[in-house]
This record gives sequence, C-alpha cells and structure tokens, in this order.
Amino acid sequence: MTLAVRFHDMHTTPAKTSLRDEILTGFSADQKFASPKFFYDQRGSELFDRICEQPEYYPTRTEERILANAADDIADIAGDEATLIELGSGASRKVRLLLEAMRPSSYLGIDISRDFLLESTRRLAADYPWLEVHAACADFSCNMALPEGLCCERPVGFFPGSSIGNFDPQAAEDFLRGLHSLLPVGSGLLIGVDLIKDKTTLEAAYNDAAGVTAAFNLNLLDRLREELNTEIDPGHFAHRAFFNEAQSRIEMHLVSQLPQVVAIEGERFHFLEGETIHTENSYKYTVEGFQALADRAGFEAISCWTDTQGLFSVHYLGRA
Ligand code: AVI
Repeated sequence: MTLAVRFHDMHTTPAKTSLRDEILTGFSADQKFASPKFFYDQRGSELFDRICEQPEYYPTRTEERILANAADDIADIAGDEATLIELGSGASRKVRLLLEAMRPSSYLGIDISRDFLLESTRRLAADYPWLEVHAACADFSCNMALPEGLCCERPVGFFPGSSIGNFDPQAAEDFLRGLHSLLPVGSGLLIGVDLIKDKTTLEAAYNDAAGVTAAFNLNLLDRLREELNTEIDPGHFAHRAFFNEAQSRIEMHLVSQLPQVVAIEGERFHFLEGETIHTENSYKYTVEGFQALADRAGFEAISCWTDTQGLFSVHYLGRA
C-alpha cells in the first residue's frame, strides 16, 4: 500500500548562502569564524546523530524523556484535532513521542532537505495510517506562509532539540517573531530549550570521551577541502569547547596547532599557534530567561516541563 504524503513545494528563497563567500568573510575577521550551519553535510549529519547517542550529551535523551512524560499534558493543552507543524523536521523522530497521546488530525513536516523530508514523512505516514501527513520543502527561517489547503484548525508548532540555542539571543528573538507571523492567532509552540547548569556537565557534553564532537567540529575542515579550493589540513587543528559563563553559552572552536598560512580559493589566511576559528555557540537559558525572551517576541508562557535534575526544558507557548 502506498501511503500518500501531501507534498507542498513552498519555493521559499533561502538567504543566498554560499559556503565560499561566507568562509572567506569569516576567515577574514579578527576572530575567525564559520557558521555552524556548515557542519551539516552528509558526514556532519551522521556525526551529529552519533553525538546525540553519547553518554555525555544529555540534551537528546533528556528532552525525549520529558516529551514522553508530558505527552498527555501537552495533548490536553493542544486539544483535539490539532495540526502539528514541525519546524526543521529532519527524521521526524521526536514527534513520534507525541502522536499517540495528541492524536492530531494532521502533521506538517517542514524541512529544507527535500529527499530527507520525503523519506521521513513517508515513513511517518506508513507508521501512523490514521494521520494526514503533509510535507513542505522550505526554509522556515525565511518568511513563509503555511501551505494552502492545509486544514489548520489548531496549529501547534514543534521545534525540539534546543536548536534555538544556536542563535544568539537577539537572533533567537527575531526567529520567534518570524514564527509569530507564520502561526495564526491561538496557535501553540512547543519548543525545547537547554538549561544553564554546572560547567562540568555542560563542558563534558561538548567534549565526549569518544571524540565524536571533536570529529564533528573538525569535519568542517574536511568539507572545506572537498568543496573549496584549499589544502587546509584538519590535522593542524584541534577541537575546543568550553562554557563561557558571562555569555551563558558553550563555544566551539578549532584551534590552530602551529603558525600556518592557509590558502582558500586563492586567498591566504595567517594563523598564529593557538589562534582559533569560532565554529558554534550553543546558548543555555534559565526557564524564566527564555520565557522573557519569548514574551518579547509575542508568545506567552503556558506551561513548562523539565526533568528532575533540571537539565533541559520543554515550553508550551501560546501565540498571543
Ligand atoms: C543542534 N544543536 C542544538 C546542537 C547543540 O547542542 O548546540 C549542536 C551540537 N554541537 C555540538 N554538539 C551538538
């Protein structure tokens, strides 16, 4: 039996992001940097999946536990016949923890990666034959509208994984404001947010003993070798991740192990020994701090669930 997924091509125009231009700009800055979005080529995505399974990386399993425990409460708040809209749906894995309890009338997965989106929504439709499954290929960070023809009685946005933490706080607020425009009045937004905690736990999560996060960080340089004209040597860099308490964020860097000159696309970049490329920020919040940010973007706090150790939070926000 072929189970239909209703596919919507949204033709959003993602901000023109060229790896080449952004890397050349980032490497020319006083503090060299590269956007974390460039981590996610095929191998980077596989490494990220492996990070989520590392014993030190608590966010994934903790969020999954919270969602499983809170599923009935979430269903009560969302009400019957909701339309669940997952932003950056990827493998549509975590949403499965909610479906039986919520019994939404429809599910819309929005993701920029068309093939991945089609494969995972088809699997979802096969596993939940009672669910009307929609897929929209779009960059939801651009202004987009919900697809026409989608019956959106009680929309609930779903943005798990604390991906909001990879935006700086002002960008996170702007992003929520964008969701505020996307979601109609009366919608809910279910969002996972990692919490501030002791430095040891935080730093261990980004420095797993198996070296998977280090490989994930260094893979960025392999990607540059594959996709750009450069001989940059990943062996000349090392992974570093630490908690910047003042900014309340984990910072990831690639540290040059020696003085070196690296040519990329014909431009030469000088590195001192110990100089770094800043590759990612992962902001951590208090429950109240995040609720205040959401409030500034037009969302009211309706409910929040955390685990018993207070490691991670899942917020149900209402679009005011
Ligand atoms: C995707 N994002 C929420 C992860 C995080 O924890 O910031 C990315 C990651 N980087 C290193 N480990 C995981």
